[in-house]
Amino acid sequence: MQIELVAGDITERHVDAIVNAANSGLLGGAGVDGAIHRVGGPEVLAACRELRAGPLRDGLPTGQAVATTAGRLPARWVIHTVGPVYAADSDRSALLRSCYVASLRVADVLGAATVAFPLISAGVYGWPVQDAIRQALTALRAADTWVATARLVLFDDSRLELAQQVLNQPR
Ligand code: AR6
Repeated sequence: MQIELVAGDITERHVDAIVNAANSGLLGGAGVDGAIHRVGGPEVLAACRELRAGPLRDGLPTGQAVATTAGRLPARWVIHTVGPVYAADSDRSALLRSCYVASLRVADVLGAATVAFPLISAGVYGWPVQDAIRQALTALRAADTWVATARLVLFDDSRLELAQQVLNQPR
């Protein structure tokens, strides 16, 4: 899988699937989640409500992923995943990496070849940005998937530069 780093708004990415940094309730929120629901429109929310009424009655657990329509977004699907809230006194990084792996697994089932990821947990959920980048790239590089291109969308140029540095660091 090719990994691309880009800066900007994830809702403007023309890809097969856009990953949402959601919460377990799946009914919207701030950050990426707010933007995705705003641009995706009521179809995305309706699909999320359906999931909550059926298979995900108790919400989506942290580290897992599920797909819905992308509504009016320039993508076919939104893959919702729930990152862990950062905690300095416990290592939740496996759950964070799991978000990327689980999203790719869902993308494989959908047949999505291009997937755009936000920097999961690095906003409202407080994960330190550099480590969030490291976890994302570790998970994406190790993933066994049919997805051809994963595009990690950093919100601004300074985060993009940081991600480029991390990507180019010797492993
Ligand atoms: N495009 C790309 N990146 C963005 C965008 C955007 N439109 N908006 C924010 N970011 P966050 P989390 C960056 O908070 O930390 C929500 O309320 C942002 O700068 O969206 O996983 C949910 O409902 C940061 O680097 O997600 C949950 O309750 C990264 O995306 C909770 O927040 C992730 O920030 C999830 O928090």
